[in-house]
Amino acid sequence: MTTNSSLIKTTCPRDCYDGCGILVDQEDGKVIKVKGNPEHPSNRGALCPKCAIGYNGVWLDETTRLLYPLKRIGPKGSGKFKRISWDLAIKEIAEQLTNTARQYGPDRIYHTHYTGTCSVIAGSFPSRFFTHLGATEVDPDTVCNAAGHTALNYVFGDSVTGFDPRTAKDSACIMVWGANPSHCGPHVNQNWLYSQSAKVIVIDPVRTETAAAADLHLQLRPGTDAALAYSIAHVIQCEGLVDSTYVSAHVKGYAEVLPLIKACTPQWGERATGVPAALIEAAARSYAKGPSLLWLGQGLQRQPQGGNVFRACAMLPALTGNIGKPGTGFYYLNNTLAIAERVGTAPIYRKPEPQSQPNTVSQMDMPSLLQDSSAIRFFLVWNCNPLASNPDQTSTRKGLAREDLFTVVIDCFMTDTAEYADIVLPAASFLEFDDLCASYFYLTVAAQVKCQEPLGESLPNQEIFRKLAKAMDLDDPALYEDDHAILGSTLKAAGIMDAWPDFAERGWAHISVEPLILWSEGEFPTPSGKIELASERAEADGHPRLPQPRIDSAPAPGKLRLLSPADKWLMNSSFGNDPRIQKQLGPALVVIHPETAGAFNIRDGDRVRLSNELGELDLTAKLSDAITPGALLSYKSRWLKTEPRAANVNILQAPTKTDMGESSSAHGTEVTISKIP
Ligand SMILES: Nc1nc2c(c(=O)[nH]1)N[C@H]1C(S)=C(S)[C@@H](COP(=O)(O)OP(=O)(O)OC[C@H]3O[C@@H](n4cnc5c(=O)[nH]c(N)nc54)[C@H](O)[C@@H]3O)O[C@H]1N2
Ligand SMILES: Nc1nc2c(c(=O)[nH]1)N[C@H]1C(S)=C(S)[C@@H](COP(=O)(O)OP(=O)(O)OC[C@H]3O[C@@H](n4cnc5c(=O)[nH]c(N)nc54)[C@H](O)[C@@H]3O)O[C@H]1N2
Ligand code: SF4
Ligand SMILES: [Mo]
Repeated sequence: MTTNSSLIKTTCPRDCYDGCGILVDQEDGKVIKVKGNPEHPSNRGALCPKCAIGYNGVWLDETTRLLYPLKRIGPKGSGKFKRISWDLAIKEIAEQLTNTARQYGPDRIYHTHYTGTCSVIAGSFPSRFFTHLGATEVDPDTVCNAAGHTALNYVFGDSVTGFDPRTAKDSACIMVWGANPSHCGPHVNQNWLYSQSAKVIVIDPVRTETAAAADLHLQLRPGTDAALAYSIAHVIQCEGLVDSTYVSAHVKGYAEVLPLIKACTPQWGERATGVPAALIEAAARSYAKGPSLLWLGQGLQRQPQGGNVFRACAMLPALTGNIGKPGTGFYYLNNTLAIAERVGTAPIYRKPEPQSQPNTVSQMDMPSLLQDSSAIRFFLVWNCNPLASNPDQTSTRKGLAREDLFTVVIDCFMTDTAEYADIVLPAASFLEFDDLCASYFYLTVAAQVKCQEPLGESLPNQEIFRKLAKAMDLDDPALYEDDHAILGSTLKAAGIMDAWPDFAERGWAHISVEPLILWSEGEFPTPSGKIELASERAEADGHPRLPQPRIDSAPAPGKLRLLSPADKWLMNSSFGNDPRIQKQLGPALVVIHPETAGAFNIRDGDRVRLSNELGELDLTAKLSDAITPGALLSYKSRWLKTEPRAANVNILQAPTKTDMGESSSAHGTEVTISKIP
């Protein structure tokens, strides 16, 4: 017998800084092996350990993947379903949508989504459908990074035009503030951050692998970043390191902020943050001397005053002129397609205008809204797993269990959330349809190429919404736009002139040949055209005019601050259902500083209980000085089904909104800890 084998080039579309290039061995139309592409500049042949396991494990496993539409036949959450046809599933969902809109109004239809896949079409096409209906969108970024976006928009008028990572060849210093690429972008960590000659400064309450390898690690107490930024600014000002030419031409509000800066000595900073004054001084000097890059992590703004923290940190490139020149700039999240349009490498391309702006609510309001029959009648979940990932798990579960809520979940797997659905629809995986990936770190666009037919009867997200639009007889042509038409126009928008098949063959492309030096013109899309340290827009929105050098109040006596950042072995909750990943994860841990543990009489390996007003969680204690004293660390996003008491760390997370952007303050969670006898 002869086999027909080939090697296909594609791209990982997970919510990850890396944007890895993948090679797929295919035989007789079936994926045999998923591996890293040695030619890809991001991962240079390697796949991260989680994807090496997951993509060759559950993602290909027909006994684990969802293969057919399912209809609930047991109580919500019982996981009892029967197989139904696509026709029946689509008909029932269309009827429910029509009836909900008629009886309660279209805004009682809610949909929630995020970055389950970040590919362009599968990540955005369904929103056209909901906007057309006038449904309510649960604002996706409010579970992740909205505070940072809001803050940077006040300061720079833009939050998604960072630096081009290629400019790092000209940097003398890279400051990584509240990001952990050793977990969240392992190849960026190895092949970008630590393959430059630049000095690396990491600011994190945890000695992550990224921090451990740094030239300087400022291990501050969580929630004290604004004070640290001000103390660094103080040293810069005191030692004559302010770039006054840059400031007078491009910065608004320096004179106003100066008295605050003058008050924040490094000695004051040491008391406020726990970072030795000498380290604050050393970091300030290296950063100011430059050329320097500043990477503001998403973890950094996931705290109660995350917006203020971001505004304070954003003073540093402004004061030192570390922006707009080779080797300089700030970075949060790059919107590569928007940058292509902005710098004019792309022809002007207009996306179909939505007929109206969607109504939105914050993810932080969902635990209570979900329980309110008058607010939500129909709930469609796609590209996310809110029961595992969102705050206040107990309320979220209660809301999903409501008998008068019609819930549809579209996923590749039977997640904890999907078990509460009335109808579950099977999504095709990234290996099963063509799409494009725009990296949010490197300024690249890459091809996601179909490597096999979708497993079972699964379908790409976009195809499911074309079916629904048709069943409801909706007349907007944008709801039916063909994938290859979208691929063509998106490539053009990125300034890439290849037609799809040629681009799929090529694999990826930068949006410019040479590294872009962003903001070199010194014009910012703020009202003044300058970087606004003092912001009237912030003031009009009820915030202070200036960033404030304040810190969070210490937890109440007996309470500790719990950080719950990203796990090395998971991608949010994705991969948590793979048995080989579960083996790597082991039992859920909480990391505690030996001094703190001593005060609670806790020893390494003890079973401990974390509790607060929302719930309790039993974990195994791991003693380590990798976490700052007085704080706790437990990684996010385990599947609930795999845990002894069907809960993960989000049972303890309050849906408290950040100061800006109504976003998640996951790392501001407070708990008590006790040994389980
Ligand atoms: N405690 C705590 N909680 C947190 C955070 C934290 O720091 N601490 N971080 C928050 C952050 S930053 C985020 S972004 C959220 C993320 O939380 P979620 O958005 O819920 O991310 P996942 O849990 O990975 O869920 C993505 C789902 O999409 C599915 N999927 C993959 N591909 C496709 C596809 O093509 N189509 C469809 N329909 N589905 C697909 C996957 O199988 C998976 O079930 O979690 C937040 N939760
Ligand atoms: N392996 C893996 N990779 C992922 C993900 C995953 O779940 N697993 N998730 C993806 C997603 S959705 C996102 S948003 C990104 C997130 O990527 P990152 O931006 O790296 O975010 P986090 O992992 O939440 O947190 C980063 C760091 O912030 C620190 N931190 C917490 N509180 C504070 C504080 O008060 N001050 C300072 N300075 N630091 C603090 C934490 O200790 C942590 O080391 O990663 C993506 N990549
Ligand atoms: S999750 Fe990130 S590191 Fe892993 S393969 Fe995908 S892009 Fe690469
Ligand atoms: Mo995220």
